[in-house]
Amino acid sequence: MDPHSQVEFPKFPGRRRQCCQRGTLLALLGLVTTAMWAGLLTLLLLWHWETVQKLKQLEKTAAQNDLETVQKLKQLEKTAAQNVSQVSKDLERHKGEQVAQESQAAKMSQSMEKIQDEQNRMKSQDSELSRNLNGLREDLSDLQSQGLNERRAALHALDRLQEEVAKLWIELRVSNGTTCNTCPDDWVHFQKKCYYFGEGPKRWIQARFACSKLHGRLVSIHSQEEQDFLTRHANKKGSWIGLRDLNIEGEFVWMDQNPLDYSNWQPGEPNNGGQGEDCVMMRASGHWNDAFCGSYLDGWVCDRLVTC
Ligand code: MMA
Ligand code: CA
Repeated sequence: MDPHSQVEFPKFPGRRRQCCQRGTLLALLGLVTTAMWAGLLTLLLLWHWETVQKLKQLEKTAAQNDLETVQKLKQLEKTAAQNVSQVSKDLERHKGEQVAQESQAAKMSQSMEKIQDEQNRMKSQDSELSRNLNGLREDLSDLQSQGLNERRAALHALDRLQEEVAKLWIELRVSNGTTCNTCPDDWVHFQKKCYYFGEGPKRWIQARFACSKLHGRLVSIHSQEEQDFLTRHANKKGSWIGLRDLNIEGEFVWMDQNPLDYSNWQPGEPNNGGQGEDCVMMRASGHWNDAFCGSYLDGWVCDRLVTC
């Protein structure tokens, strides 16, 4: 058998048969094409519809969003307006407060100025017053020292007068033939004076006071005879006598105001030793020594004129 005969296609039967087969194919092709177009169209329509739906949905959402946004914006606007009005109210209030504070501050600064003026006035018054006071103090101390000096001078004058009167009395009695040589009890008579030899510890000023209570004075010594008499009676522990340099250092003054016409200083005295020595004492030897006025001495000697 011929191998080619098995694969050989059957031959078209004729021209008519060829024509029908081609028509069927074309019809099929058309059908398929139509189906494809139809499917394609359907797909396109579906895609379009879906897109339209999506767009509608998007539009709706957007509209909703817009609405919400508008509402929110309105709300925000409202809140902002409220805030603005609140802020403007606060601002107004603050302005009012600021104005009140400013007026308060102005008042306070006026008050401060007044107080400062008052203070300055008081300061000037104060300094004037203190000047016046100082002037018055000076006047007072002048008056006091003047008064003291006058009083001291008057007392001295009185002492001298009394002394003079006593002497005159004695002279008068002597010229009349009356004896004037009497002394009170416990007093020792020597020449024209009586002497009291006091005992018991005293400072110089206490001794002076004790003599004045006895109507005498701390003794004044004016001659060697008088000194010898006193040395004989002198206290062995030392005695205060009526001599001192209180006002001017080295210028010694007797209690009877008479001049320093006689002296019996211990060699080396007066030396104004220690803390200062302005009061004079008589040692057992009868020699004089300037001593501290506050020292206590056991002896003190008073004198007074004899009585008639
Ligand atoms: C004492 C006192 C003085 C005096 C001296 C002398 C120590 O001081 O009595 O007044 O001058 O003695 O030595
Ligand atoms: Ca002395």
